[in-house]
Amino acid sequence: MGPDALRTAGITQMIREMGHSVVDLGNMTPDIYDTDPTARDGIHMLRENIGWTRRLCEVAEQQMGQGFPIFMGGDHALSAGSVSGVARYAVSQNRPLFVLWLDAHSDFHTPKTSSSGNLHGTPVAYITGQAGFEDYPPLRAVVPPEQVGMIGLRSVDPAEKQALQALSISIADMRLIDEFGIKTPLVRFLERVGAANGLLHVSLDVDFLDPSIAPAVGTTVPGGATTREAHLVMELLSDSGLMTSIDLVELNPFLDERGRTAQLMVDLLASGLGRRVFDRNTRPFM
Ligand code: 4U7
Ligand code: MN
Ligand code: MN
Ligand code: MN
Repeated sequence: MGPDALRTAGITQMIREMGHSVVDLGNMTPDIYDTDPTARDGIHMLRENIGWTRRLCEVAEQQMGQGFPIFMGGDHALSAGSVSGVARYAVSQNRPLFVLWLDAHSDFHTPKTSSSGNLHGTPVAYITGQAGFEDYPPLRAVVPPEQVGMIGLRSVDPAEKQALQALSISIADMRLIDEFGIKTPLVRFLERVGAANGLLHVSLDVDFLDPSIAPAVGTTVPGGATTREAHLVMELLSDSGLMTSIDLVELNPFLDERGRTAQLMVDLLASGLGRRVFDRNTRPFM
């Protein structure tokens, strides 16, 4: 129901008002997957997730050639499909894909390490080619860990931490953001994307935001990004001109308060597409 809440909050109209044309492909359905998975018991909806991953991967690859895809969710597990498809497209263009993960969590479990069995905690491990996804569609294009940046982290499980520490994923946890501001790690990451002539996929999990401003998510963690920090991230992304696709995920409208979280997600996307209070050159103070 997340995508419908974003539609109700006016996502399509907003994009049109920003001067773009929009094609809403509607709510998708997963591929059928009826093989017996080999993964251990206790992983929730593994077959459904495999079916979704396959379908989303195809659609994402195809849609990358058509414009700027916006993947609305729904569970963050969808990024296993969206990002793997975007990665295939990047290979076809001979360009590296960078992924910016805006989230309270690192989503770096595998079906083998997850203690909750919830696959929304696993997509980054899948797209970077970690072992443990043998039942999943084989990756045609892996995203190298050096091309992943995570901003907003404040809930990382021990198994994820151990796996992450062995890799060169760029991580800005909330403490780093408190000390240096959110602009510093973001700009550094964007400089690398620009220098490599990369494509940039952004994955925005509602719980990146502080629960006081974005209650509509099942996995709230206190101490998240403020309204202004989040807008600044999206504004800088838009200034950079580097972002080529985005996921808007984890919105659960049942937990919302008068649609405020859905509205905030739409407003953040507007900033990411270039909405400003004033243009830079009309700000004489700076
Ligand atoms: B989300 C968790 F245990 N790590 O694996 C898990 F803390 O997409 C949370 O970022 C995962 O919201 C959160 O279940 C996934 C938990
Ligand atoms: Mn989820
Ligand atoms: Mn999260
Ligand atoms: Mn997530």
